[in-house]
Amino acid sequence: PDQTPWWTSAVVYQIYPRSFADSNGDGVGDLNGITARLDHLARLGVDVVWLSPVYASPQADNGYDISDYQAIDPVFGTLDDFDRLLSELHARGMKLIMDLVVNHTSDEHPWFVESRSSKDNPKRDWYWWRPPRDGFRPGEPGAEPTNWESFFSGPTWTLDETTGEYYLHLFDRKQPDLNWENPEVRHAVYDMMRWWLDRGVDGFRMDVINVIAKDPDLPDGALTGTSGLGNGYPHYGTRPRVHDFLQEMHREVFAGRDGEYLTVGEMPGVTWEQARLFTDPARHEVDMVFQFEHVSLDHGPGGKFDPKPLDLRDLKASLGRWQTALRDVGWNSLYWNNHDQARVVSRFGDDRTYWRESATALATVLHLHRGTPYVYQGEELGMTNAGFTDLADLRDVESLNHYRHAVAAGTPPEVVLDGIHRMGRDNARTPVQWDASPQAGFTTGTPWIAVNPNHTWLNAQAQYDDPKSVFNHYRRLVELRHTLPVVALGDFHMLLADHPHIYAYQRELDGTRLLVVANLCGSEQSAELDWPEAEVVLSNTGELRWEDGKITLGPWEAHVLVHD
Ligand code: ISL
Repeated sequence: PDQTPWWTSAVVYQIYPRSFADSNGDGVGDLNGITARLDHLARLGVDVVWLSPVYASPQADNGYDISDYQAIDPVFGTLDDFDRLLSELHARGMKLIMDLVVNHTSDEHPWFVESRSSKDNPKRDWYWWRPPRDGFRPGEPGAEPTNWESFFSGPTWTLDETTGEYYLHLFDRKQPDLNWENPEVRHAVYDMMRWWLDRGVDGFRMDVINVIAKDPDLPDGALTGTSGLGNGYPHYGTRPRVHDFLQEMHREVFAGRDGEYLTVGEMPGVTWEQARLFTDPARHEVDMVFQFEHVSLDHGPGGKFDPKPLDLRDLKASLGRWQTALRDVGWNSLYWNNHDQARVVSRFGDDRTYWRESATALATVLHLHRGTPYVYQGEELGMTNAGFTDLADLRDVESLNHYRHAVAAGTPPEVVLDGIHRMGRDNARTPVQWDASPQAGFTTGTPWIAVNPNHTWLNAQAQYDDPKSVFNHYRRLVELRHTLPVVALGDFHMLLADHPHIYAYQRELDGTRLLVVANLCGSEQSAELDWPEAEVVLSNTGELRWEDGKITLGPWEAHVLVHD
């Protein structure tokens, strides 16, 4: 029997519903908007849709703060709309995976409302409550139970006046962390997951799932940076107990169920050693993880909002290391973009002079690694960063909190805004550019976040019939994964590891060899490269120039060759 999992030859497409397509003119994307655009996905050829959260939510973090896991937020539609989307996807042979956000809930979730109501409420222990630090009065600076800094700036603790105790939130204060040590919490989550699987969904993308297991002693962290706060990560990031929780989840939710599921755990800070454990099929935890090493290489000394230029050799070393680490055991996910990352064509590419060339070169390089590629909405069109320079244009809680804290700490506002302009999450959240009409065909109303003005020329309509478009290049990459077993399963071997601008590698399976070679800069480059005569199966520009073992590539030129 064939033991190869179906997702080795699959491509996943991420939808961020707020920004995909608005069917009712309220300026916010919705489920019916997605259903009306399924031809776009079918044309691209993707196999799976990952839907960012559509559950009931106060929307403090655009749905990553959930107040009812078994209801659809009215801004996105109804459960009937959801069921219709699911059946329309299934009818086209596509699967749907849900976002599972269970490190925290909204502070408006009934569980938390109960938990905060008194110290002896039965749900008190469902969250992390602690008295002020010894010797401090509630609310006094430094009274927080630990010195940890939140992912979204400031302390990870907020005082609740009702009981005079603090609750833990690794993210915003409206996202209190669940206590996974409590078995009632875990079983409530498993029940909810089964409910969605019974409804027909095909798996889950698990939000920050490697931070659910906290050290119950809650020790202080080492002081970092200039905030005066500490790094709590060692006390909650990828602790041994998270493996127990994921194995239990697998037993309780997936074991014995017939069906082809996909699970992917989002894991900030995960190392390849840990990823090998999480994705070892014999351990029954998750199918693959999202790691963050390659999207941290351009972070400067001040963190993500203080970016530095990417050295391509670091990128090759990093992705190559993950290819090697998960070669015999486990599996990689492959991504440049999601709703938390700046747009790749603006970040690692060139969104001015070589927009099309750099978008297609970067896509080529990523997709033909061994692993499951994820395309984030608009990436297949080469969508660029938002270009926001005004505080008033920003919507993201991470950016807004960062602005408040950094300015209060004395950083000049224009410096803070420049960091957000380049790296902020809103860059990825502007509406999908369907056509050249006002608001890019996204809405007939006023969009919740500004449409990028470049939609007049950068849009789906302009690309469908252009064989050289970014969209058609992505379509060809998806097709290569579906049709060439060497793309799905071949061994990976990095070439020219020390070349500062050329990214090259070979894949090999049963005597078939595939070569990817791409110049990831704006000037002509060449290198000695020895390879047999082969068929070019995909190029983004130009004719292959290869003589006497020397290959020459123009700006952002990329080729894929196959030798049988
Ligand atoms: O984008 C980040 C900060 O630069 C990351 O730290 C991000 O917050 C982290 O990857 C976790 O992301 C996930 O959980 C968050 C949510 O805001 C993100 O949108 C989600 O992808 C809290 O639920």
